[in-house]
Amino acid sequence: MHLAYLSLGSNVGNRGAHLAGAIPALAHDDEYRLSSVYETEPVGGVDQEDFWNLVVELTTRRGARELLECAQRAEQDAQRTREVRWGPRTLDVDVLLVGAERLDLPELTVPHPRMYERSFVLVPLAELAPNLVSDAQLRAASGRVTKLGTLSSLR
Ligand code: GSY
Repeated sequence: MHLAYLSLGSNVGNRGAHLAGAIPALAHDDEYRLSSVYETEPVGGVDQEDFWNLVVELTTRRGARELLECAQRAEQDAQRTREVRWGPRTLDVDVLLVGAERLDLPELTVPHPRMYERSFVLVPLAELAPNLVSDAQLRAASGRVTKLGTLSSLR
């Protein structure tokens, strides 16, 4: 068993419902913990609504490729629309870290190559795993993030 971390984001429609709807399929039979939900400033050049973001920690035997397949299935189930790169989406699931696994494929790089630039990833990750994120990394990451509460309290 190892710990894996996935980042979830939504900025179209009922953001809480999209996040909550993805958790059972992502967790499968694994134990999991959720960070708080954060309202976050969109990263990317397109004018769009704020995101709701959270991070899920899985205690799992699954590897990065298997988690990517689950993530892609969860995105399809949320009837994701993404006409614009960096644009609005019902659900985005990024594989951040999978134990000590390192992977560099065209479709998947683990650890996620941009995770340390993004407050919307690092702040919820630090809440679940403070040992994985330093204060300096938190200060260096950018983007407004506002804690909203637990996912269950928001639904
Ligand atoms: O990379 C994930 C999708 N995404 C997000 C996001 O989840 N949150 C914020 N705040 N900005 C984003 N830009 C993109 S693309």
